[in-house]
Amino acid sequence: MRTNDSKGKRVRFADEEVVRGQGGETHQAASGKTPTLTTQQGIPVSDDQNSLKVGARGPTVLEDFHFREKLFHFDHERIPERVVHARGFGAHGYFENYASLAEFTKADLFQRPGEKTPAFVRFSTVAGNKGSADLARDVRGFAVKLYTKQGNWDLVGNNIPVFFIQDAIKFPDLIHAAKQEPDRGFPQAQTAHDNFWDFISLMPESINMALWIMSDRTIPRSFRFMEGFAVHTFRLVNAEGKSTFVKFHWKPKLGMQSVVWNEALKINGADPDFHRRDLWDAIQAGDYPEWELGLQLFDEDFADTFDFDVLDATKIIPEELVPIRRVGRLVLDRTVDNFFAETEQVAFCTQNIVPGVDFTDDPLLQGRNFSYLDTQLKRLGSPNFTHLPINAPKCPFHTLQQDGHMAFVNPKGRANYEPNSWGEGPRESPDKGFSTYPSDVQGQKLRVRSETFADHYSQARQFYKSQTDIEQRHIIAAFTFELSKVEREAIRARVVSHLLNVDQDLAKAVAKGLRLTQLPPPAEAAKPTRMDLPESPALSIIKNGPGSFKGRKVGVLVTDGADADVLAALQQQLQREGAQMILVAPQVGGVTASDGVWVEADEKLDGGPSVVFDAVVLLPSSDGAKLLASEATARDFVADAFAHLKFIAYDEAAQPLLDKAGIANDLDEGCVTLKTAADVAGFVQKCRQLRWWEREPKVKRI
Ligand code: HDD
Repeated sequence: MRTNDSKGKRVRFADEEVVRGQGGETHQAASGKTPTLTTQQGIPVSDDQNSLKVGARGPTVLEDFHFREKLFHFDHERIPERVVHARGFGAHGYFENYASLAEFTKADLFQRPGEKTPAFVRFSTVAGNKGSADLARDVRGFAVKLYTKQGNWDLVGNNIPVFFIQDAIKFPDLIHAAKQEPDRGFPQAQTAHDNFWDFISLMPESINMALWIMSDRTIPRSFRFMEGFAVHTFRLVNAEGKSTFVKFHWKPKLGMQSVVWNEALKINGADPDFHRRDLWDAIQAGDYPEWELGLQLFDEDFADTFDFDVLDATKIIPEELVPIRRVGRLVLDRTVDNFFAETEQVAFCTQNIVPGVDFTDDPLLQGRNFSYLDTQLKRLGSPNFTHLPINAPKCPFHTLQQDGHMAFVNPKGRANYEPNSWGEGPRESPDKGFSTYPSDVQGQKLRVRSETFADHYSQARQFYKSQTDIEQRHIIAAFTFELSKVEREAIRARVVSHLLNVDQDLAKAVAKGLRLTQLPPPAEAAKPTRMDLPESPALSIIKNGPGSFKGRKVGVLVTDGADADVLAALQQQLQREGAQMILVAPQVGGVTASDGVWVEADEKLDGGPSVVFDAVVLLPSSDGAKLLASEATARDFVADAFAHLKFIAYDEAAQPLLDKAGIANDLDEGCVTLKTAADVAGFVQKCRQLRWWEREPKVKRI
């Protein structure tokens, strides 16, 4: 923004008012409503463009406190990223309770129907660094902080209901193996490498989770379209002290949806921020995402008769066995004001629970209860991270803890201990205070794994068998892809040896995909796989489609001369459906539609590839179609939409583009012509199926 103009003259640069500085440079005017720039000490700054020098070309002087303070602060801007779940995105909202749950819990937030509790949620990927891409094949974190009237309750969950390991002592090994290999520092945000599969194949307890992570759950279309789980069995405790076991679920109101793998790879290039942008855009548009809180409630008797140990975090309790009771809704309705202050500094901790909720002896949960608090100190630098607005309770709180770095909520008065005879300070409350559920515990101190944790394959099989054919094919393809990146054949074979204990066909298909010359013997199993577990339809994404296109996006490729009537009908129908129309034009700006009216475009073609949409419409004029047919990005737009099984609607004028994209002879029921505006409704209705899965065998042969 340098100019050679006269000094101090007020000029307009685009829509921003600027003032020319002494050196001809420009800066924002500190006038009117604009606050004056100051140092951290509040001293007004006269020149933020030039450091203090001896003469115009001389050395910079140490005396320049503004310059030194500015650089000093900048040099310390970064804090350690989370050791896992480094890349995340958060939003504010609330939890609304449907009905009193006093029968099960005395937790204050569940007592009154309609009660709203403020919430903050941070979604994340696990393995990648902070700057990695959103569509990594990875578990997604789903961490919820509920600012209840009795203190903060954190449900630090994932979008998968089971975990890799049973005992927290293995967590550092798991994460070391999953993240970049230490000698080379790559691969980034990928589990497709030797160390990860080496570890998995040596830890049979992780096989159930391996099935889940190779399913489409780990490539969600959006945070808005995924489930969440607190994983462990917790306890609810009512006012009479009665305990009920509970598993917590978050069910997305918009239904589940994932992308296909080739699409994920391309989204990462087109928009590495795809998931965070999606959440940001939805909230900004007032289209607030919602999840229902579901509880699976069961007692000791059920726990004792259940085939698996409810303290084993590698196991689920199928919904068909213990139905989910929906007790409230979580709504995210506010983006953060500042990413660092909120999303980065938020500190979740499994040990943050409220009266009426309690832990169980799940050894993974017990270890987590130590790890989170410990890591916050390292990451946020002071035990006073709880003073940060995002972490502080929203109810009154009084501790006798004091001092430490950055203490800015400080007690007043003389007594900083209790009991005291000054009549000051907070005191414990046996009535209101958190009291631990007095469960019976006895036994020898042992480093052992309970025998009740020993069945590693039965639920993996149940998960696989509960999927549709399409989803099973995806699991096979995912294993084959990941293991094809593994260099040591022995590791590939070892994974297959476990899959043989899950399902013969699955193992054989993966072995074939890897071109293993012979099948390895099945892995030794502490317990034989149960073949009789019933399928659980709730585990499939496709079987539970939302039957709605709400919250989704259609990319409409237009050129000058695009059919104005169809455009208007699309806009109207999609709005009615609760979906969005995004106009993609060859050039930034827009196009002149067939009625001569200028329409603004949202994306330029090479910035809006079809991978970022749920369905596409091709609406060029005849001349426009010829132009697009000779444009590689336009051909990719169409070919990718087809390959990714999207619904495609097209104006007949688009024929040259369909020809050049190589799909003209393969058009199927997922492709519809838009001859008139009346055809639009049929297209939008089809889109409710989200994808035309029947096409997949034709476009994915290997
Ligand atoms: Fe963890 C972060 C979820 C097991 C140790 N974890 C972290 C986050 C989520 C989870 C969502 C990100 C929180 C945020 O957004 O700030 N973790 C899980 C789930 C687990 C699990 C669902 C199994 C059921 N985690 C687990 C174990 C340990 C940890 C067994 C250690 C013994 N997790 C951590 C951590 C992190 C963390 C190192 C990193 C940053 C943080 O805590 O605040 O302490």
